[in-house]
Amino acid sequence: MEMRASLSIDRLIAELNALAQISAAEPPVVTRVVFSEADQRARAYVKSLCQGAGLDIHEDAIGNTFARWQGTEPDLPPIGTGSHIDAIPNAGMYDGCVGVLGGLEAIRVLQQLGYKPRRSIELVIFTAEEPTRFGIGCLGSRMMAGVLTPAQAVALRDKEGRSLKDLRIDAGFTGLLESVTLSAGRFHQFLELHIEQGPILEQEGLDIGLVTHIAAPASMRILIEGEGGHAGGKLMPGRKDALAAAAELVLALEAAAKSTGAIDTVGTVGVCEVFPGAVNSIPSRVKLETDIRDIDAARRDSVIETLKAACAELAQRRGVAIKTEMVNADPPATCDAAILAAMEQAAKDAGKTYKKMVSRAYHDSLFMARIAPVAMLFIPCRGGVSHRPDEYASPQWIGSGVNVLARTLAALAS
Ligand code: HGY
Ligand code: MN
Ligand code: MN
Repeated sequence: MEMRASLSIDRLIAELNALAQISAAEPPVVTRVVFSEADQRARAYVKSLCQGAGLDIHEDAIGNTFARWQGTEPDLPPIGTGSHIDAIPNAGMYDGCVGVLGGLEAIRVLQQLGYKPRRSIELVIFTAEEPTRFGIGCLGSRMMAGVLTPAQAVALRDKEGRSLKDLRIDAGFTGLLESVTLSAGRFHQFLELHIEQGPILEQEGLDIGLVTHIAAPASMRILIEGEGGHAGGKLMPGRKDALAAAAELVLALEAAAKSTGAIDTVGTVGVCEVFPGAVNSIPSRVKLETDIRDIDAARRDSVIETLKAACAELAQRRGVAIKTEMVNADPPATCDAAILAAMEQAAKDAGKTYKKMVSRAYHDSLFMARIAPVAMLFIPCRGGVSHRPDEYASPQWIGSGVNVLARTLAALAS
């Protein structure tokens, strides 16, 4: 298949740059939180590009967007590809977007080559892959997979106390949330193109990563109640400083993640909210949000148990109250051998170098794996940097990913 001629990398890079301008922050910083004004504008832009490619567009009750290239046998379950366009605050322009706009470009390449899919090919733009607004990642794909129920979803609120229930309606997504759940078999197979968000491919000078496993993410919320008071008048012996207790927990999590001896165990505290947050007032309440992952779920869970034990010991020693709440603890995903074989053949046909690897970041494919066979294609990103404005993937890397994705889609949809 003569891919090179049809792949318009310039058009794709221009579209990625145009999408990156749609941000709640000053470009090149990308901030695009779900159901925000920037998210709405970005959705409209991507939908216009999909319409330009003649795709049929459908949005579900939570905003997951499906852009379908009808196959010659439209009743067959389609081949899905796609990712997300929402972005955490102070992010870059490639995370998720490469899989959405690269997936669209792969479809356009096949259209221009005159390829006719037997199975329809459906580009999916998932709602809220990032946990920023509601504290839980992969909101849209979780609901599609039935992992998050409508009742659980409508109970979610953002930091300002606004409910997902109201926000999705204000964003124009109506309809029954029950209709978001997809049956197994709705997709024949699903594959996602994404930047690696790690350093390996670039360090080893490789074009493509064939993802065999997606790490198991967990998030635990920790609420610490101490005693506030005057930072000057209250003497040290009687203090119950909630932030000092939290500081011990931050280090306990780091030590627990390192203690498994496995390089795949990771942990951090990404959110720390201090109340009342006045310089001369002893912190009386702290909320921590922790992110703990591993490709081995049992090993990850052992870190969670160690952290819970540290909470109990600390509460007793410091005389503070500590409550823990699991936000999510998801199993890892194993990618499908048949899709991986098709990807590997496509990489060979395209003359690309590749290796099999795990994904340490989670992705919507982690939840699509509950309802369909999935696999992921990684491309390098400079220095492995992601979730930062200096995140970067070269046109050559992106072109290689789209080339291999297009070939794989053609093989799977035939
Ligand atoms: O956090 C993650 O792994 C993903 O980038 N949301
Ligand atoms: Mn991300
Ligand atoms: Mn992502």
